[in-house]
Amino acid sequence: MADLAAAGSTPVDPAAPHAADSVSQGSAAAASAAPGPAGVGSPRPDTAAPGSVSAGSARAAATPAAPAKPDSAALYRTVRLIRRFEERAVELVHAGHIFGGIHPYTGQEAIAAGTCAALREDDLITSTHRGHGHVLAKGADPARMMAEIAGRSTGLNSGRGGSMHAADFGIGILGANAIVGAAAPIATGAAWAARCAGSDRVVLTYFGDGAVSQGVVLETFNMAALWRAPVVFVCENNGFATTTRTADVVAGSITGRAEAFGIPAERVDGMDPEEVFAATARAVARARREEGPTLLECVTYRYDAHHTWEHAARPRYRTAEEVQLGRVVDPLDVQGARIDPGLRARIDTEIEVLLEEAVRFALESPHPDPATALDHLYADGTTARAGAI
Ligand SMILES: Cc1ncc(C[n+]2csc(CCOP(=O)(O)OP(=O)(O)O)c2C)c(N)n1
Ligand SMILES: [Mg+2]
Repeated sequence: MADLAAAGSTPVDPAAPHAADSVSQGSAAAASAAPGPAGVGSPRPDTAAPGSVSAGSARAAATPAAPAKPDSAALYRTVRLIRRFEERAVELVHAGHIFGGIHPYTGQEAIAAGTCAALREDDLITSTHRGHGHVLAKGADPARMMAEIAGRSTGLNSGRGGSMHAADFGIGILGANAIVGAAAPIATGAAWAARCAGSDRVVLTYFGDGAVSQGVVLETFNMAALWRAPVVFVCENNGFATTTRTADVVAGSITGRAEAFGIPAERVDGMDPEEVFAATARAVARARREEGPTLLECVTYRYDAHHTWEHAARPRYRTAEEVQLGRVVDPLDVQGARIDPGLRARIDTEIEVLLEEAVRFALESPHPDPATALDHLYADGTTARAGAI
């Protein structure tokens, strides 16, 4: 993580409008300032009545009950930004500017927009292989994100993280993660560390339906519940893990998994940004009141491929008709219908301009110097073992 932050703070062209000025390790440093084992175990749910506030009660009592409802236009703008960012990124993959492909988030935008609208800037997130939307909704600069995916030195992490590992500690993005289920324990550790450091920060973590039978996620539920960690688990149930249908591999229910550990869980319409916001606001308020974790199962549909590799390989796991049906409800239209059509058109134009600039910035930026390939691989002050390289 420190390596990513270091990469993120690598100087970019200061004349460029997207030069990093806010990337710092401040939030992460505070979040990782965990105490030793003595701090672990207090407060526990079995030592404090549900709903009561134990450690840091003054801090929790002073916290507003729930985040303020965001402006409908602002939510629409975030959905539109993510949609068009992904479409432009897919174009860059096909044009050969983004190596290795991406996992498009198209169709799922309401979840990123609605959840992040309920967070403060100093709250933290951890994300997945399908994480562009989360990172953008949390406030990352689209141009530096596009440059990151394109592997350019001006990217959020100097082009070293790429599509599946973008991080921006300065605005609470602890990192996307390519390992299915692996972001949940990181989020829970960060949440516990934040609590121990005396902060009322909340950590929100995303994972897919494919992660819900991973042992590490269930172990994380156990710890998070036991320690009442201020974490919000957001499962993006898009119906598939790669080409496998959720219904074929998930026994019982997703909410039932959390409930087994005493974690309140809610099924949410993941195509409606305002529904997602409302559910997240409740979960965030609970976490900030030190009442512990919540699971939100946001039901959604992935419009595009699991990965852009599919555009060429065309695996047959769902029909065109099914995709067509899945696209009938579109988060863009759900949210777009809530604002004035003229305003909607102006936002659309503004996003086009912004993304044109993001693509230009990314493509005009250099790739990292090969001579720096080993930078950030070792903790400061350590060097590679002789003969290892
Ligand atoms: C531990 C682990 N196992 C397998 C993979 C390969 N893999 C990458 S994405 C994916 C499917 C994930 O599905 P889901 O969690 O539902 O997320 P979605 O892709 O639908 O957003 C798999 C199996 C991985 N990255 N990590
Ligand atoms: Mg899935």
